[in-house]
Amino acid sequence: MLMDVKSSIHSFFSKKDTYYQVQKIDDLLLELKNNLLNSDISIDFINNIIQKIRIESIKFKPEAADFKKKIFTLLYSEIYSLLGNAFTGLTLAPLKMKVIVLCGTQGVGKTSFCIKLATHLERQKNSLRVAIGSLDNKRPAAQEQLKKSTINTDIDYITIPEELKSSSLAQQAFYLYKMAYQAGYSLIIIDTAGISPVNMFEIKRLQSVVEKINPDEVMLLIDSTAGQVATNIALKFNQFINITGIVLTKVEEQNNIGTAINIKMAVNKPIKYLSIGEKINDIEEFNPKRITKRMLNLKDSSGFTEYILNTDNNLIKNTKSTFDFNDLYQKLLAIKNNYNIDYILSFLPLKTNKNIEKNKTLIKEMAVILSMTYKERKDPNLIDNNRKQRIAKGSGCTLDNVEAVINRLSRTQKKLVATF
Ligand SMILES: Nc1nc2c(ncn2[C@@H]2O[C@H](COP(=O)(O)OP(=O)(O)OP(=O)(O)O)[C@@H](O)[C@H]2O)c(=O)[nH]1
Ligand SMILES: [Mg+2]
Repeated sequence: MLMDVKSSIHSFFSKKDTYYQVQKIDDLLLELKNNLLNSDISIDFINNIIQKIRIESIKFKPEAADFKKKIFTLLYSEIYSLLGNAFTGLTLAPLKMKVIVLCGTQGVGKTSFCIKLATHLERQKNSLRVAIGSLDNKRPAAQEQLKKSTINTDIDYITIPEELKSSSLAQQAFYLYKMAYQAGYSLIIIDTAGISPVNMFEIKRLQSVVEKINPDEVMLLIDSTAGQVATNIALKFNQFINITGIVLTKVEEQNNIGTAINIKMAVNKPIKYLSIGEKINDIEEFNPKRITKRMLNLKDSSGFTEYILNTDNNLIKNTKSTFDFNDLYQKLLAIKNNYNIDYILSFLPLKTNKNIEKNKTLIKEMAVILSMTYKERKDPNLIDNNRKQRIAKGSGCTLDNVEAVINRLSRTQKKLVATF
């Protein structure tokens, strides 16, 4: 069975240093290659990367104590430079109304992403007035789905009148454009129906939409769980449509970032966003450094902070001097209720990707905090050994667990106070 790239790399680097010191470079590289071949990344990438590491590794000896670290660093820089050096933002022309078209195959997450992107961009820039519209006439409920998603948001939905629905898709796109322009919006994001890239009728219709309204961005959404099929889809779309960027969806499901490498290798278009769950806040700007770190199982606390900050400015505020376990408890609760826990936990550098276990740890930590009194949460120094034992009992944990949680939370507390 294929592993995700993170696991296959981890299984290579988890060996003791002495192991590397007694192996020959070629044997080690062969093993690294075999490990990577077990993952979902393309063979071209693997051959390329092994070749580069081989050339570089001649400069240093396997018996050197930091040999493992050096290979690791080479792998890091190769993946990082392939994925691009920074977040490639949207290319939106100034001074005019901007247009983004979302496209992709059926069920990849276009409609969900439409509202996610609209709210994300509006949150980032208060002055941006964003509207969304749908060209999906394939499924009767498709337009209603998008319209409904705007409830409880500041985003407006532009409806195409019934009498226009028999006109060409390009005409309908132009109607959305015109209405958004006349109403003074600064950006319209247009959702389209899921299409097959081998259906030339559907491709031509999409081409006609792009020609008619000349969008600033045409983003192709790709389901990151689709394996090699995802690469073929990207190649086909790219052949016929002038794609300006890629959005990888359902990333949290397998956290399978190998797809990012494959797509980048295949079409060389910037990956701009990740969709990481079904909730409206589950969108993340594609940051190559962060993704590479996650792929190599390195700590990514900045990603965690950014995810939370980006998605809810109200969640963390007034924390500078007063932050205590009560705030942390509230935040953990809010995170648990509003965010994708598995995804958040994937930021942590854990040996395996057993999210259930990680989830249990979080719940245990919450139980410990819950068993404390309000005063104790404010000042953990009040908790003596007796109390620790009672908290352990009350939360169903051992004394060691309680101490570990208190210590860990104290460190988190210090870090968060420093961050905000
Ligand atoms: N887990 C997960 N589910 C997602 C994500 N994005 C979308 N979904 C789910 O995938 C399903 C399809 O999402 P839609 O947004 O309707 O997909 P679509 O591409 O518009 O589908 P069509 O219009 O039928 O082509 C829904 O159940 C979504 O909740 C994601 O990032 N992660
Ligand atoms: Mg849809």
